[in-house]
Amino acid sequence: MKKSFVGLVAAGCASLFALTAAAQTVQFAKPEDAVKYRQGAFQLIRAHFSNLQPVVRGQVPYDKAAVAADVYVLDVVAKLPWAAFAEGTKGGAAKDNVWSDPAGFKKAQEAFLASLGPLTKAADEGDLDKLRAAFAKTGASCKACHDTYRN
Ligand code: ASC
Repeated sequence: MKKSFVGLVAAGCASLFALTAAAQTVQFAKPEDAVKYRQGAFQLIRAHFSNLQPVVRGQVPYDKAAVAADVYVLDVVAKLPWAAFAEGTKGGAAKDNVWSDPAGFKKAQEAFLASLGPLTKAADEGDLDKLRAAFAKTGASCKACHDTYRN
């Protein structure tokens, strides 16, 4: 059966909506569970972001499909840690200003998530120069947030 373009877009939007909703409503029995959840999510983010590093440095051949797969996973897992910084879950490597400066922390998250748009575009286009530039911006957003909100 041939799916219509509108149908595919609608399905894509629905699953993105479902993901965002799920990422916002995750529940934890104990504060330590929230810490573990967000640390697990950051571990996945780091693994898939780090996979791109030798590519943008020209240390391995550019494999478009492998890069696109990493960026796809990165874009999904990037949505996960934030709901796990709920009230009452101080700890891990998070500084207290995650909770005392929620607006700033939210802005830092948004800068990171926004940086993944150009990264995804570059990966889908198979454009290594664009990928390199987008990778640097995403890395800068990681670092900016860590400098302010992580011990
Ligand atoms: C990584 C990683 C980070 C960021 C940051 C970028 O690969 O683990 O925390 O990039 O170092 O500056």
